[in-house]
Amino acid sequence: MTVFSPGFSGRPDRGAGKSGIPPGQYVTREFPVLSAGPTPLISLDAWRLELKGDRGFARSWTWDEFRALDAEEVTADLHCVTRWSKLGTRWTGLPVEALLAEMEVDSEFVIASSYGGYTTNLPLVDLLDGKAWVVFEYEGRAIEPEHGGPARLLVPHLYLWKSAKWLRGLRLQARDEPGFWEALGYHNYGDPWREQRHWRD
Ligand SMILES: Nc1nc2c(c(=O)[nH]1)N[C@H]1C(S)=C(S)[C@@H](COP(=O)(O)O)O[C@H]1N2
Ligand SMILES: [Mo]
Repeated sequence: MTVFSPGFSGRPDRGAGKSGIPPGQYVTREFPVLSAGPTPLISLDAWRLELKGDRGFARSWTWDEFRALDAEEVTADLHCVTRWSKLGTRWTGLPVEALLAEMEVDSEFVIASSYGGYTTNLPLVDLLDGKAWVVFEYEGRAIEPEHGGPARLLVPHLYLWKSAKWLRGLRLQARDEPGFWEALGYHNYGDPWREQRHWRD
């Protein structure tokens, strides 16, 4: 069992993994929009971020509560499985581990779920230690709805489909379970450096 304490995070060299261009990717300066459905419009009054943990542990934040937490700036390279990469994007958000403060954790897997119904699965360790954020600003401004605003997950060391837009909740669970694209044949883990695009890669 791990208990997350405030101050758990804070490596000085928080960055977003390897630099360079993963195999099979090309660099674009555009910021394409890739959404499996329509863009949900979420009012900040109604917005909640919900965390479901082990042993019935649950927490939720209103927008004001979430924005009152200590955010940090992140510069990250984005790699989409459709082969575009966008380098040096700047975001503001909270490290996921900050949201887990005081929570007792036995589970190894997480399902991220979005307003609109999208889901994606990740190992919990891939969300910790300066590897993942819940971001609410892109290049110094509120994230455009098409790109996942009010808030999206940012997990830049994995293909971008793991970075759930319009994030609504994170659920910890003992067993892994494929999310939306993973169930349709995308790789369960999605490491761009190993070209884990599809389930047989
Ligand atoms: N909720 C939700 N999140 C999502 C998606 C989606 O369809 N719905 N698409 C994923 C995919 S496949 C990619 S490549 C990125 C695209 O992010 P962008 O539209 O900001 O470029 O979002 C990911 N997150
Ligand atoms: Mo994608």
